This record gives sequence, C-alpha cells and structure tokens, in this order.
Amino acid sequence: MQPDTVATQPIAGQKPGTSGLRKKTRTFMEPHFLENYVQSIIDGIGGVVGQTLVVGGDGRYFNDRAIQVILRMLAANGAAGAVVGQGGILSTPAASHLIRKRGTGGGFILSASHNPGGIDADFGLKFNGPNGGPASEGVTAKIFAATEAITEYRIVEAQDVDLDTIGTSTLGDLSVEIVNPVADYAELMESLFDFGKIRALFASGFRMRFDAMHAVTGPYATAILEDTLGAATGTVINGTPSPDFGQGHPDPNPVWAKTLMDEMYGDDSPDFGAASDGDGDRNMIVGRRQYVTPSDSLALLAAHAHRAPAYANGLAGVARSMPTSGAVDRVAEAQGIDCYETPTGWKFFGTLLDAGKVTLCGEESAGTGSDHVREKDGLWAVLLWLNILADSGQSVADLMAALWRDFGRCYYSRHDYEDVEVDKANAVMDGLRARLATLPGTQVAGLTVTFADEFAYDDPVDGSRAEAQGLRIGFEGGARAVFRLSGTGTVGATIRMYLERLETSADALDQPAETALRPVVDAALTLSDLAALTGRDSPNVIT
Ligand code: VG1
Ligand code: CO
Repeated sequence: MQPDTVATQPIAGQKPGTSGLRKKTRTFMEPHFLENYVQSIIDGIGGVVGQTLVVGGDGRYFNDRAIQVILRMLAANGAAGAVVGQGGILSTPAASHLIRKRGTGGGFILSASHNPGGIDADFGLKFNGPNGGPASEGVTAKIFAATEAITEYRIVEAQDVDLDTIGTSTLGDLSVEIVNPVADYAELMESLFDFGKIRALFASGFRMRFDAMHAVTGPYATAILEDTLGAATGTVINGTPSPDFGQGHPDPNPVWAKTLMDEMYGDDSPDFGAASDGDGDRNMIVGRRQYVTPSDSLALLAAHAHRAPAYANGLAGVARSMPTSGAVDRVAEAQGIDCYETPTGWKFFGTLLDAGKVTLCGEESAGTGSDHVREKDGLWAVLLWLNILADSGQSVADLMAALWRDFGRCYYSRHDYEDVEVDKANAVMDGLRARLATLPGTQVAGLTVTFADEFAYDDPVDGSRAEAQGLRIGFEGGARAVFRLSGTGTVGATIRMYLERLETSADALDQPAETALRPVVDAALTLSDLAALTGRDSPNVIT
C-alpha cells in the first residue's frame, strides 16, 4: 500500500483553543480541513514513525468518519500501531488512561466536549501527549505553526477499518487494535476506591440518579454503577451515546441538566445526583435539595479524599484554575499542603501532576481530577463522592454544612454572555484592562477594590510563562470578580464573568447565592461597563 502525498495549503483558523481545535462540524468536513490539522499535529510533535497512538472520541456526529481518516494518515506517516475504542468510543479520561497504561506516544481525542453535537453543531480534535495529558502550550504552538506552513499531507487509500469488532487488524503496515472502551478504565476505578463500601451503601437502599446526557459516559456509568456496584437499574439515565446527544447540550450544570435538578429538588428525591459532559471529563454533583458548586466540590473532595484507599495517605498538594473559588485553598492551608493557582485549561496541571507536587486538581467549570490520569475525570469524581458518602455515613447537605462551618463558605457563580460580537467583547476586556491600575482603593457598589491585575502564570516545574489569562479584581473582605474570554466556543465570543465572596459568619452560611453575591455582581458590571458595551442586560447562562 503506497501512501499518497496530497498537495494542500494552509487553512486559516486552525489555532487550538483552551482544549484542542473546535469548529462547526461542517467546517471540519470541508475538503482538507481535518487532514491538514491531523498532519500538522503529526508534524508538530515531530512525527509518529514507529509509534503507537490511542484514537477515540465521544461518539458525536463525524466521530467515525474522522477516525477512519486519522487511521489512514497514521498508516501513511509510518506509525506502528493504533489502539482504538470499540465503535470509535473513548471518554477523555479513559483515553488518557489508555495512553499511559500502554506506554504510547499519545492519542487523538475527537470531541468538542460540552459543545452540542450534530452536523449543524460542533466538532473537535485534540492531541494528548505520552503522559496522557493535553499537549502543552509549547507543543500546541508547534502544531499551530505547522498548520500555517503545511504544503502536503500523507494518507493511504484503503477500505474502512471495522471499528466495531474487538481484535487486531492491519491497515498497510499499521496494526489497529480495537479494544473495549470501558474495561481498563473500570479496572482503574476499582483500584482507587473502596468498591465494597460503595456496594454496601447501594445495598442499604441509597438511591442515586446519574444523567449521562446522551453522551459518552453512559456505557461507563452503567457498567460501573449498575453492573458492578449494584445501583438500581435505571440509576443511569440518558445512557446511550447519540451523535447529537439527544439534541441536547451535554454540559453538566444546573441550566443544561435541569431535569436532574428538578428531580433532586422534588419530592422523594434520590440521595445523590450527578451528571457528566459530552466526553466524560466533567461532573456535576447535587445532593437532595443541595447543589454543590464545582469549586466547593473540589474543596470537599480535598478535605475527605483520605476516606478512599488511593488517597489514604493524604494529598501531596492541590491545584485549581485561577477563576475557581478559593474554597480549596482554605482546606489546603489547614492540611499544611501547597495549593497552586493555574490558568484555565487542564494542560496547565500536567507538569504539577507529573512532578508529584499535587494529587487533586479542579476547575470551576465542573472539572475535577487526580494523578490517576492527566485529564479531568467526571465518573472518578462521582465515585470519590460515593466513597466519601459511604465512609462518612453523612448526606451531601450535612457534609457541605460542615465544610462551610469549618472553612467559611465561598459563594460562587459564573455568568456567561454568549455569542457576543468579537469586537464588543474585546472592547469590554481592553477597557477594563486599561483601567486596572487605577482601581485599587476605589469604591464601587459599596465595595472597596484591594487589587486589580491581569493573571499570568509561571510554571514552577518547566519555567514556561503564560500571559493574559484573565482580569482579576479583588475586594475588601475576600470577594473577587474575574473576566475572561472563552477559548472553546465556535461562534462569536463568550465573556465569562466569575464572581465569588467568602462568608465566615456562622449565621450567614445559608443564603441564596444570588443574594450573597449581589454586591459583587453590581461592582463587576459597573467596573466593566459590560451592559453598555455589549448591549446585553443579562447573561445567557448562570452556573
Ligand atoms: C472551558 C472551561 C475550562 C475547561 C475547558 C475545557 O474553557 O472554562 O475550565 O478546561 O472548557 O473543558 P473556556 O475557554 O471556554 O472557558 V471540556 O470539558 O469542554 O474539554
Ligand atoms: Co469535557
């Protein structure tokens, strides 16, 4: 089988964002678009000759077609092997685990994560390195440079590989192994947690609802929660992955997982509720009439991780993305361990995890994970919660109340203004950036600004520097507002406004978040002039 070399030219707009390249599905399906980007990844990482790579995705529309193209290109570029999830399915954390377990050169993960799927929705592709984590900023820059210089790509002409049958076949000189997407991951989970205790919890009548949102986590959750741990049949809902996620928005937050929220706040609700996103790396946690913000979930997991066998000896340290609330910082301080503040996106946690500086990491966007893989991991977080609930015998609401009593409560909310015209979004950011230096000491909406800066991060392990990672404004008493532009959208710009306020008085720990955060919201809107500059009087999504 002779590889074809196909002449091409650079296609504008192939710059990866927070997590790989995301575009409209139809854009990915345009001539040469996918091929150019795959060849640029291969060139950007220095080639794949003799290597084995993991390939899989979240099952969205175009997943299977794109996998066939990637396999033919791996064959043409001299790769030795590909490990592919059956049916083209691999959740992001399962892919990360396979990359590590098999000692491969990395992997191609096909997903636009929480973005909707379908021919008129979104598609995405990202490359994870040999440590199982998202390509670093440095590698990403090389991939992008390759997209701007590309003149040809290599591909073999061949029949489709059968992705549905477990076993090994060949495509030219490439050996293609189709594996069960769940088995290795399930085994890893069993090695981390006390499955016996969780099984006993379910056997005692504990009820749970897990909303897989028609996305990739369905098969994983059904196998682990229902088949292995004995949760009642029907615990997992929307558990069959569909190419358009049942026409839904697979983003696990109170807005998009409203059915689950309604059930958890209704009469006779289950004890525990959870949801995950398109590619299975995010999690939402909700107890009976008790929503847990992702920032609080990270803090709770840090405080109680020792209840699970894998973390029984304590944590090396923790890390959170900058916009995530400071709740976990307070837990880390009490435990005498380091807490790192990184830019948004999982790629920044990799060096800290590899160096053994941190054990747990998290983001306010419902991502939590540990050193067991190099991605955030939705089902892992749910299992750690279950292990904690089983071991403590307490409810979600009791655990949260105790956490807040011990450490204070970080009221937290994120307001998203989606599909804003790019120049208007830039006007908000540029205007605020220009005023930052003048803000400390000023009073706004009854709050006094204590600091205002643009976040930059110096990686303590590899010394790399990431600039322009969001605008931060701190207020007296520990409140904070953060502004940044999303790097995962496919149309227009999304302004994210993150709001937080620490409350330590015992009689003020039970307010609605909107009430507690009202002054911070008012101050943030005044300081940014967001409404006037964008013409928007309210956010599209509040989480
Ligand atoms: C968003 C989240 C960020 C997360 C990223 C990828 O990025 O804010 O915390 O790491 O999505 O998550 P942005 O740039 O849109 O704010 V996933 O689950 O969509 O891969
Ligand atoms: Co995701």
